[in-house]
Amino acid sequence: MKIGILGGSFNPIHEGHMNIARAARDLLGLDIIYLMPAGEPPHKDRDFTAVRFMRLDMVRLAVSDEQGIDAFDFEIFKDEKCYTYETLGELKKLWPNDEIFFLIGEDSLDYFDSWKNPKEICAAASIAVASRKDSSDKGTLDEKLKRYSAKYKSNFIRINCDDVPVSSTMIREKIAEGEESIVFLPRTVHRYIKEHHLYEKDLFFDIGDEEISEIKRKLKKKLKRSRYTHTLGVASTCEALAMRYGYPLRAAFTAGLLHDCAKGMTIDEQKRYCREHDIKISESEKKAPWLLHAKVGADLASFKYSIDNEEILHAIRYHTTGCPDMTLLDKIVFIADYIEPQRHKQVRLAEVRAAAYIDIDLALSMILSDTIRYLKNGGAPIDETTLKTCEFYKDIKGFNT
Ligand code: DGI
Ligand code: FE
Ligand code: FE
Repeated sequence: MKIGILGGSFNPIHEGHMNIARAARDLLGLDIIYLMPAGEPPHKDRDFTAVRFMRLDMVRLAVSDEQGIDAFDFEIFKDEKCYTYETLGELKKLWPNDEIFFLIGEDSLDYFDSWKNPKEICAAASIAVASRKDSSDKGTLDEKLKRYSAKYKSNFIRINCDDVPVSSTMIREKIAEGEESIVFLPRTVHRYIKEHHLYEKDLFFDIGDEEISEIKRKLKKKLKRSRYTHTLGVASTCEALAMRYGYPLRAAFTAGLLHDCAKGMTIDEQKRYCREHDIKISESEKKAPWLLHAKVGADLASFKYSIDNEEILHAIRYHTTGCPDMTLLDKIVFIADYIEPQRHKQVRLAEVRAAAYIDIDLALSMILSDTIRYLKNGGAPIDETTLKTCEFYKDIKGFNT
């Protein structure tokens, strides 16, 4: 097999990386090219950087629809700096009969002599140098490649790539500045960055201890004792899921705390609140008025609990029915509501609890299908938003099994 290796921090991965990978795959006829994110040296500045798990997640997302390109976690869990000669040496041992191509950029080539043990690098792999197609001094590059090939008795090959004017630093800076549209970032990766609030400077929902205590105090007064206990269970489960999936913890906790805040009102009070605040009551909410507390809750959270974070309000708004294409926080609150420690009646509860920490979408689709079945058995009307949510997630394994 011909195997390519492209290392980097991939913080985050972008179209420039993908472009090099595709060019190497096609021009060198590689069977597979591995994108290999670097580990995390302990002293590294952790600000504005994504933890290694997330860098790996993003690489996996970027390659998921690509033929012959894959993520490779060979270095990422190491805490020490990995020298290329060591990694390639190990890989050569792993794949003694395969031909390895190590990819580097044109600018790295100039420092190649000063890399640690370049001879060992060359003994393990051929070096493929990604060069810009429009680079003017191709002649010089070819000269260099020839010189290096002779010096290290190895194969230094040029691969011509289109220039993609982007860098990870540029992307991080743009996101920190709050820019919405980022070019040359794979769509799925961009979505992941937004969902997890990576690289954002202004973590606007860093809600303080004081505010959280104040919310708790109010809720304790408004809610029945058992509802308040449920609320605390949902909040801490939200926090645990946020740890698992990489979401700002305070925001998740707050969303959990407030998800049922409208349950302090009777159904009649909720209906009146809707009339007074121009909140439309849908046909299915007329038939199943207990659904209203989600909408009313989002409104109360905003006006009575001073939450101005749209993501938190959205998660409260849809915590009962779900909605198509839920955000990460939507899913966290929806699932936490179902699995918090006080719950005990649902049929597959233990399974859903386990699934929640393994695969969030699996847990979501299990809950959706179990809820639908439960409602159908009880002859309850099913809300149109619930139906749309099911339609959106029905192809995920776990649904209706
Ligand atoms: O407020 P909680 O009791 O903590 O939980 P919740 O907001 O998820 O409400 C759960 C109830 O809502 C439960 O009895 C199932 C019901 N429900 C969920 N989706 C629908 C629904 N009821 C109807 N009629 N239609 C739905 O689509
Ligand atoms: Fe609820
Ligand atoms: Fe609830």
